[in-house]
Amino acid sequence: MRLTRRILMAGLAAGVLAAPAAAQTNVTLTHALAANSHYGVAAIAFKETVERLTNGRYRVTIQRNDNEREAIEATQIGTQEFTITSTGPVGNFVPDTLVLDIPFLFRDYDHARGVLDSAIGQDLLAKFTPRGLIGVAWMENGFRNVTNSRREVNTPADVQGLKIRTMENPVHMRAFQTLGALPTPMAFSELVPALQQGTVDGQENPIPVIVANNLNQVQRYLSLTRHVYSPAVLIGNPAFWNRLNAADKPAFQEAAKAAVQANRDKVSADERDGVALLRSRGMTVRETVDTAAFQAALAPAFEQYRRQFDAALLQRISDWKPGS
Ligand code: EAX
Repeated sequence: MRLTRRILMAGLAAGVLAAPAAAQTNVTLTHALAANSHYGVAAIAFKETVERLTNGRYRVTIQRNDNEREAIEATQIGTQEFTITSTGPVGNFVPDTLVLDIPFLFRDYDHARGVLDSAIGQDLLAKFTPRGLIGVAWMENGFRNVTNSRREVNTPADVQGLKIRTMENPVHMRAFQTLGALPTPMAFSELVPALQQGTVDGQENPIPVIVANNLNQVQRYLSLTRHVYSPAVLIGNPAFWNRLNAADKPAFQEAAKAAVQANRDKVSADERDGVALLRSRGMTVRETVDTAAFQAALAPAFEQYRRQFDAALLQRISDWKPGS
């Protein structure tokens, strides 16, 4: 008895008995931010739910990769199973999602979340499949705001001539070009060095990203332009997803729901507390900007989007009301 016990303890210490009789499948999930960010808490909720509901038959490893395009490619190829990414580079894989990246399309968080949870959002997730990806669930990044190192931004004239890093997203680039800024697309992984070296003057991101990535260390001015809602999406590898059996798939779907909830709760909390936090870290924050002037200055871009995208879909998105 005692000997058995000693062997057991030694075995546990060495980790050899930790391997269960049934095979354990390792799954990798990546995202571009810190563990305590709105992506980080979502990834942890996903991991905990998958591992709990499958009794540990699946183990989820969370890794950080600040290059979202690479993470999507790796998910497509299958060197990783899942990624949480902003829609920044997603339109280059699934062009239908670009409609969500149009500036001033969503009025507020209820509008954006409502549309993404509706048939409109579900239809867009289905468009990932023919592109070799699984759109598992819409998550979010938040409404984006301009920061820069040169001046307070209140009107479109203030961004004229500023070199602004944008995501690798043609809809966003067109918007900043139309405003007279110099849009410079690059991966998120290149952003901080580019700001440090002065390659660009500014960038734009939601409060949760500015907070999580300490962008206050490289940017002085923040203006709450809220010029565009930035969705995020949980993407899966098709071969992995389609292999999940009828017992396991619901566990992953539950996990995705838990991730969405954790993600949105954290975005809401950051929106509530983030501005005060960024001020305390030394940022100069302008809370009200001339939104109408920005919308007016974007008129030529809106014209182009209307030509590019399905007018009926745009209308359905704008008209969405709670309960519809
Ligand atoms: O997804 O590239 C960006 O600015 C994104 O907002 C960031 O990676 C979080």
